[in-house]
Amino acid sequence: MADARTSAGIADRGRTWIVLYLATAGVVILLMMVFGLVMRLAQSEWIALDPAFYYQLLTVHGIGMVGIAALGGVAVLWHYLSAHVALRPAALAINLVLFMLGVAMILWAVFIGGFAPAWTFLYPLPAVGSSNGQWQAWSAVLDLTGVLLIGVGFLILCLEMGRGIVAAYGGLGRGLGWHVLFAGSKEKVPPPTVVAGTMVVIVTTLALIAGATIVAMTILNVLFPALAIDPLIAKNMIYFFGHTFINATIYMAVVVVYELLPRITGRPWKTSKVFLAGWTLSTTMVLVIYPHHLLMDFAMPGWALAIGQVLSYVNSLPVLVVTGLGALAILHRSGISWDVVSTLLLIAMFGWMAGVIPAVVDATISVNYVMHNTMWVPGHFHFYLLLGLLPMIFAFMLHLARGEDVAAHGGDLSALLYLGFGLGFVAMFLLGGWASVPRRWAVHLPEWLVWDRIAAVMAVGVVVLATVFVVTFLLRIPRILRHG
Ligand code: HEM
Ligand SMILES: [Cu+2]
Repeated sequence: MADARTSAGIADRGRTWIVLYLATAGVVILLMMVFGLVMRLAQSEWIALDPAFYYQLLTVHGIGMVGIAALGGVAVLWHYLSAHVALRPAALAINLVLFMLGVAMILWAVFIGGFAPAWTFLYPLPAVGSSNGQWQAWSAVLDLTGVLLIGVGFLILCLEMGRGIVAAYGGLGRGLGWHVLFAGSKEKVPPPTVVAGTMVVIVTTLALIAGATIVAMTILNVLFPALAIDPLIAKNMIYFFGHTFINATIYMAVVVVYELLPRITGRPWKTSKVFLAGWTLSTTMVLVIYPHHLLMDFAMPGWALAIGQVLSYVNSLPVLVVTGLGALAILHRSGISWDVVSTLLLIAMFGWMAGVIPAVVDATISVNYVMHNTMWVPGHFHFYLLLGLLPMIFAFMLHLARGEDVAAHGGDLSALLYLGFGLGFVAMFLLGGWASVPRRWAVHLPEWLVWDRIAAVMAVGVVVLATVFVVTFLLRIPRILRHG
């Protein structure tokens, strides 16, 4: 009895943190969207913006969205994972404190110190901008230290989730279900959430270790320029980190699909061998395909680029296929009545799958020679982040806002409008890329303004609907906390 009460207490405390995570994510997403809109308005020449300020916004929007994608994704994963394995909410608390501290440092560094090398802080840009007066040297150190703190926070979360999985299932291999996949065991078959959680723990931990190392090396390089780094190694480490970290956010958030669709339709999502094989394949491939970010780097060994291209084609497929087919199997003739939550989940599956197509196109070396550094690139990742990842997080928020009631509650129109404006918005990036409009340019040529302007209008619609979702959630927080 005492035990039951303690674990219920822990679950409750965990819930309060999850709500805090989602509230933070909601507010930051809206703010970063507004920054994105301002960038689009500036490129449209509808507002006048100092180009230096555009690059500051670009830097904050990039790192802010990536960080908040992780914060929102991990809230989804933790919430559902903690029903299967015992997790200590203290890790959530430590991470949120480090996150806030890191964000404050980054904002200070960028808007006061002028640091603006984009979120990828590609070596040797932080030191070069510092020495040629582009920004204050202290701002580079402050920003990167903030990034480091945020990374340490997420590392602590990953280690805690890893510990919980190992304690409950007896190892990370068993968390991925290898005993079922390879030895045909029927003991302790991990549910989909545990499988996804294990993959996230493995790949994010590796990404964060590489990321923390290169960030620390870059800080040293800014402070002591004589400590040079091999630029090719630096770029490999940065993209191994960045690629893996942002991809893992979708693998965190997709858990909401595995958990909610069965509840809504009353049909279980069983762990099949195909499901396990899909997740194991994606676990390995997501780690080795990052060279698709270095296809223009002629100094890279040819075999690494070949891996980057070929495996990029197949990387997302296993998890996409098992998730897509699993969802269709559950939905088929389920008699589901659609509402905003279920529609957002369906949009998320579509956005993720469709967004992978332009990504794969760009991972083709011959195409990359032309498309690299054009708007095609933000086109593909906004597709699966804006229309794949965010709908998962919004669906989770709205589900909690209704006290986890799975009866249909209407509101599907808002989800469809979000899809419509979102598609219009990403289409303008892709069309711009098709016409070779460069990415990361503060000022555009008159010929390019048509895409910029349509995108700006579409972005207003996206911001309005995202505000509706987030505010609905925020207003319900007192009730969510009271009813537990
Ligand atoms: C209303 C929604 C959004 C708007 C208006 C917007 C707008 C923009 C714009 C204008 C750029 C710069 C494009 C360029 O000229 O190269 C950009 C870049 C970027 N956006 Fe967004 N965005 C939105 C949502 C998102 C979301 C949801 C995410 C991720 C979860 C995201 C992540 C990024 C990243 C990582 C970059 C790249 C920054 C860089 O090049 O260093 N954005 N966005
Ligand atoms: Cu990548």
